Amino acid sequence: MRQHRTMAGLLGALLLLAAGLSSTGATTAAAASRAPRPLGRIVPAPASVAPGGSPYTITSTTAIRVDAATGAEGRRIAGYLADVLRPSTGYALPVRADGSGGIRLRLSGDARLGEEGYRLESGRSAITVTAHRPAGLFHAVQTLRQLLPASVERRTRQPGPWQVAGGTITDTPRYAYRGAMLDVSRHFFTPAQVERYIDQLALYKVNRLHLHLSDDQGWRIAIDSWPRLATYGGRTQVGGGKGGYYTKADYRRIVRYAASRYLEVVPEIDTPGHTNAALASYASLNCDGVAPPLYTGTDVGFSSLCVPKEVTYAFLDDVVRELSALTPGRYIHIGGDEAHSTPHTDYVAFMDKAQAVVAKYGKTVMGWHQLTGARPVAGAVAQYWGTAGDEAEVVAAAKAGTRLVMSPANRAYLDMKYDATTKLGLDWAGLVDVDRSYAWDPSTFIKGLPSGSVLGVEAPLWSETLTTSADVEYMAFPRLPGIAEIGWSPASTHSWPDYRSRLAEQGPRLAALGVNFYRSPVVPWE
Ligand code: TNX
Repeated sequence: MRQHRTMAGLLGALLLLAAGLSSTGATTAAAASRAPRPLGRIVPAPASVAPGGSPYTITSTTAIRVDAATGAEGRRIAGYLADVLRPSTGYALPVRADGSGGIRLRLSGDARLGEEGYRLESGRSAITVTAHRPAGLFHAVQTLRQLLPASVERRTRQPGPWQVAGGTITDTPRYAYRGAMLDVSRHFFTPAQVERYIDQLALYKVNRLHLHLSDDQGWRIAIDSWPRLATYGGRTQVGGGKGGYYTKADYRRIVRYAASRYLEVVPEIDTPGHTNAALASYASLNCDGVAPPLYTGTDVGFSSLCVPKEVTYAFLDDVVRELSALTPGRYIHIGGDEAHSTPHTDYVAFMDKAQAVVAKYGKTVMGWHQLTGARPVAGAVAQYWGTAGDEAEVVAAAKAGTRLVMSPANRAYLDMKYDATTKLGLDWAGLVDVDRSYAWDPSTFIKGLPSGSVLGVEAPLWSETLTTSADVEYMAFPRLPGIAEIGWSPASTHSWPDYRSRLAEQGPRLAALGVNFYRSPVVPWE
């Protein structure tokens, strides 16, 4: 694989050299921009690339072909691909069940491609995409997009040609869990804003969307048995704006949209701390029976559910029951971070009960890694957000079977400022420019982890300072693609010099998509 890559690089350099010798600078640049992008110059880096043979050219007569055996899901993915390609190419790109040539999507019995892997073969007469499951076809479509010129992402007709270099990509993910989190509590984001983010995540093969649905500043999901959580607890946000919440229909719409892009929603109700919005909504949840006012600041660690009170668990049962019924995904995230106002013995007792409630409704427990200081149940997943990588409790829990999702705050937190001049964001975990954000390995960041304990990675985006989609995008891009690559690509492909030049090529694509990204000086943008 490495060899193929190097050969491709060498070939490309030779071609450029030849072009440079035979023409003026201007025509060289034009020719270079029309030449197909070398196979493999995508993010995340594919597992295996074998360039060779003629390129495929999408033309006005190209069809997208899905055979009957590939089924309705394959046809839907073909429709999604056509929706991407039609406006910019101006071609009809009909989706057909039969015929030969064109762009073919097919499912095969080859289980080696796994739940999400695919093979993409490109040659003179066809592009053939093969996967074992529909998710693999969908990820292959993202690869295909990135192999085409960035202008393919525009929504108006653009000049071609639309070529894909010849050869074969065979690609499967390193980790099953590749997530992004959006904090919709500190500032509320509408379903349309969440969907916009989902589309951006899908381009980089992210497959989990963690929604931080409750915190001190706002409760964002309608719960029928405790209606004031949303109607009162969702009424404000950081800075005192009007906040908001998702109706059950809104939430279902987000879940459906995410599923259509092969992302599983992981809902989080943060407990026992980070609960002021709930405590403000129901006086009975407070140990002293007095509801505090709504909170619009940014302090943490001052609120706690009342651990000794029975009503706390009736509340938890109702919330988890309703949320589980709305959520087809396997996880319920119960938070557990920064419970500074909950005595440790209470914290442990509370987490025992909360985990049992999640199990009762058939879901898998996720919690921030402070859960490892309590008694994680069998099968629980702890989300690591530390910075040192020396937390003994986390290692001990991993040795006992707790699996980890890695979100080290000084690498993967998308809300950290890039540098001292970044206007948005926080800096408690340091300044994290694009190179630093890419400089880590999930399997070794924490010293002494048993192999196989890391389930994957997640890039959380906390929203204390973010109010618009432009803000979200500015912090997520371009760091999110790097975390996505760390989650997808084999460790052997990890290379900052190679990554930064592939990332630079994403600049025109992000621009064509209208994504507001930070033009970090550490990336040689095109
Ligand atoms: C820590 S990370 C928090 C959040 C803040 C975030 C800001 C974690 C589990 N808790 O409450 O929003 O830092 O970066």
